[in-house]
Amino acid sequence: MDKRRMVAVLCTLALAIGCLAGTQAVQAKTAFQDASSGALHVEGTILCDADGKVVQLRGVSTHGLSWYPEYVNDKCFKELHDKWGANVVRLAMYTEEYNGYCSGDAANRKSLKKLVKKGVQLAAKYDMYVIVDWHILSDGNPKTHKKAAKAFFKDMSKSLADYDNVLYEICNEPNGGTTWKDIKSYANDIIPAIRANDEDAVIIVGTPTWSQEVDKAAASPLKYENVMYALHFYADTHQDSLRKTAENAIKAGLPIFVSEFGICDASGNGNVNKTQANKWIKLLDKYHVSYVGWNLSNKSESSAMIANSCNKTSGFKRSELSTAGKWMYDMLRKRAGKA
Ligand code: IDC
Repeated sequence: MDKRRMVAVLCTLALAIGCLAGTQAVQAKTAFQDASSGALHVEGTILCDADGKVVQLRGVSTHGLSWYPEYVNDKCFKELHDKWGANVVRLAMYTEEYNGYCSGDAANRKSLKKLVKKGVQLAAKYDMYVIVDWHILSDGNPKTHKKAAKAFFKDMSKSLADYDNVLYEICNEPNGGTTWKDIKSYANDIIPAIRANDEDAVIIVGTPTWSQEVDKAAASPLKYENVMYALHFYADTHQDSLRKTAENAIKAGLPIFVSEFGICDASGNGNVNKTQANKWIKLLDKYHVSYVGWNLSNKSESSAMIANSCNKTSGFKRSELSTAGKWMYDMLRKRAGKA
């Protein structure tokens, strides 16, 4: 190669590297929009801030608040934001399972509400969005506890009205033959109760069959603004066909929100499938869909992010995370421009 050609090649190379670095910086900046961006709203299929800038939420869900309340603490939330690069935390409050909001007594309800408020305050303190999740599961149909749900969301939206980092998830995973019609009628009752106190909070609505049938919602969406529809997946169980359903719903204009996913099988345990997990993340990033990983605990199950042998509730070293936890940590940090 003559000298002139060599110089030209080197210049092109330098330019390409410069551009690449520049693009990465811009991507990192737009990718990590934390709650300092203020209140969110839905535009088409996408979440935006007040300036119309795309905000993609990525973060983690607690395990059931009645089982693992200890992770809702100041140091842990700071670490999730500063070190993990999470811009959202989901507070999973079971309704029917062990000490659930509806299965437990009045003292339990009081302490759960207190814990949810603490979670919202800590999330706000560390610039994270936060999802208040009415975690129905074995109760199957959200109508089972509709009265309690309405009272809960009325009360919560009133006391949290000044926080613009809150999103409400009104029914985790309808199942057991619950139809989209059932869910719509429930949502049409609960949404106005929230809107009465907080007229524009983003509300996430579960979909039939453990929040998988977003196609049903796409065919007949709710009539409210700032509503998104839950799609949940567990990567070792749900693969191409559910990804297709998700993509079709997005193409049909449905704003979907992956408010819970795991990279193991649907039981929350079993094999960790990184190949399928990466396929999911690639698809969700392509459409700026937000996603929240299950779960922040050290339970002996593969979806738990903290190693079973680690009893800390903050200050986790990477080596103290489970296989799924390490994957989640690396994935979040990379997307937040921290790794
Ligand atoms: C699982 C927990 C497990 C707990 C069980 C209670 O991981 O420790 O004993 O709930 O029934 C969901 C649910 C979520 C499940 C999770 C894994 O939203 O509550 O958590 N999962 O089974 N949907 C699909 C999978």
